[in-house]
Amino acid sequence: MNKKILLLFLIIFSLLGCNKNNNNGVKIWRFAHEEVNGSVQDVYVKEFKKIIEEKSNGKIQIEIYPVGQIGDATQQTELLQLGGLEFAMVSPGNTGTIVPENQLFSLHFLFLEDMEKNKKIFRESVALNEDLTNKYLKKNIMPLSYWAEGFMQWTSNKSLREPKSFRGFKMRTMPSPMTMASYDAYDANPTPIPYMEVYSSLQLNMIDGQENPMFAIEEMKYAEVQNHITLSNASLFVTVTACNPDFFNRLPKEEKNLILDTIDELQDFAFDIQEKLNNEALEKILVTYPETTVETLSSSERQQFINKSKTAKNKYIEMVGKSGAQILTKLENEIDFINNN
Ligand code: 6CS
Repeated sequence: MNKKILLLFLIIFSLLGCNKNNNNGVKIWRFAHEEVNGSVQDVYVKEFKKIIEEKSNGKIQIEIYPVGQIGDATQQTELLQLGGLEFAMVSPGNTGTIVPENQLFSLHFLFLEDMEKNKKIFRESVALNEDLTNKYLKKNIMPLSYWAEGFMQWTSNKSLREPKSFRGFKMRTMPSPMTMASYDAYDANPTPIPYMEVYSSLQLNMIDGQENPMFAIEEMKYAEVQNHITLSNASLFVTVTACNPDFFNRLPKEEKNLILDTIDELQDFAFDIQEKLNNEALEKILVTYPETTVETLSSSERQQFINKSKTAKNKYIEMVGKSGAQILTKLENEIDFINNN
């Protein structure tokens, strides 16, 4: 869509007003996510809708917009900031230019391979839930929770077991500069492409590979055009459930509590659903595309990637300065603490 038309569309959409009421006095809250029907975000948002509508006895209704319906992920975030959406999924991989500090999520080997411990980190981290949240609030985005949709796995048409196999490899990434820098560290050629164009770009050999959680590899049919999957567990696909702060601050106390309680209830649900969909996805891929080679990095191969990825961390510090670096150090300490206790 032409940029000017899109901007006009966004302004009109936002002027339609926050916290819309329909004719029966029912409140409508709009919630955009970044994925297709049946995805992890879609299941999460539908559960949010179910709980809110039930608990409000139908006085609040949630309208869901999957990706593409009102623009791409970055445009949806802009709309949330303007107040044209009450809620949106705002993944750091799509919003690193809006909240640069959130790019710590693109660092490889920051989180643990134990998802139960990662879940605890997301719930308890002060670095995330207070310090990083304050950075989002400055951009008129209110994070309600940070969570993960699974480990990012690599797809390709060749083996990717060592950093040197990435030399010159055209790796599709999400648009955050730090996501690209993480692959620069392996001497790859990172190429940002919108989510809905990844399949055709792989098919046309415009890119050599991409990273995503297993559920996305399956539902976006990447295995149709890629015959290798490398289980690297190098990073997590992190997302943020967010709302517009002006909308939230204007709500009566009971509606604020309804939202906060629902988000709290959904935190475990989110991790359960990602685990289920990711496990089922690998099984489905192997049934539908039995020629797929699935490789897991050995610990010495993993160590080579860990060593190489250190330069990317310096890049993050260069990009975000002192306050961003402090958030990262605090988070690293929290991760160590949870890992060792
Ligand atoms: O790769 C992407 O761009 C997308 N991947 C997922 C799993 N969710 C949304 C995101 O935009």
